Amino acid sequence: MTMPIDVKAVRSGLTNDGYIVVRNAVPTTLCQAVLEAIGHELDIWIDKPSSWERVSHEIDQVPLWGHQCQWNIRELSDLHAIWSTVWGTERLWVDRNSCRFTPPWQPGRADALPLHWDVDPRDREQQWYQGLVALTASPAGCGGFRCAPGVMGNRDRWPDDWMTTSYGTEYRPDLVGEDETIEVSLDVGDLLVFDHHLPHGTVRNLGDQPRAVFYLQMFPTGTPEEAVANIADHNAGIAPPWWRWKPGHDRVEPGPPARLSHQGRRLLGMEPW
Ligand SMILES: O=C(O)CCC(=O)C(=O)O
Repeated sequence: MTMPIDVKAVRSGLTNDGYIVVRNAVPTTLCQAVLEAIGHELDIWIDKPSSWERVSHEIDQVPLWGHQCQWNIRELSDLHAIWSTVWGTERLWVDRNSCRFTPPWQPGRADALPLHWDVDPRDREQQWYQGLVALTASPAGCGGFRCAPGVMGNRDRWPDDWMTTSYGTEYRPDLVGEDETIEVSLDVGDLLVFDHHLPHGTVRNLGDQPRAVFYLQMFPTGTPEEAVANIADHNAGIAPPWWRWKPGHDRVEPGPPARLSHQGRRLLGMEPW
């Protein structure tokens, strides 16, 4: 462990603001490797604007989850130390989530994600922390993360019912003014962790460069049955079942599964903590 962690700042940031940013949590070279893998596997390149046209609403979420370069990031001990502070336990698994690549906005290209929750904030049984690693810099106005901290713990502002869509329930806060949202600028390698009660989304990318992130969250270990399923999916190169409805996420990733370190095997549930 090389990165000092201010435990109080982590706790108070998550409680008061709903999110924390850990600067330089991931070396730039490892972030660059994920961008290159997105290029080689999906032919979407940061420095090749003609390839951005492939990115639309549909493949805005890049179907790449099991690549070695993603595991090289998941296995970083610094990241595990941060997530252990968030959860108060080191016995964690990591999700096998994918990336997002948002080119500069034009009609027909992916737009901002509206403010939403991914989990019903009123469900008292649930507590999640979500996270992402910035693969590119996202200064203000360039497609980055935005949120409404004032609505986070404010149950009076949570709707009584939700909209249902073809793929599930959309948890959207109604009537949150622009002046209630803030945008969080990130640099390459920064880790953002947020409480699932925080309404969040993105801003439209009005810059001239794509914005890319790698979604990464750790969470307390699950059941032996869940471990068996995770390992089987990892070995088969397939996405977690709850992501397979997303365009491109029904594919089988080419090549053998990523080789996991001891830490990686614990994070997948192959070995106990
Ligand atoms: O990419 C982002 O910054 C936000 C992603 C998001 O809305 C989500 O993970 O639910």
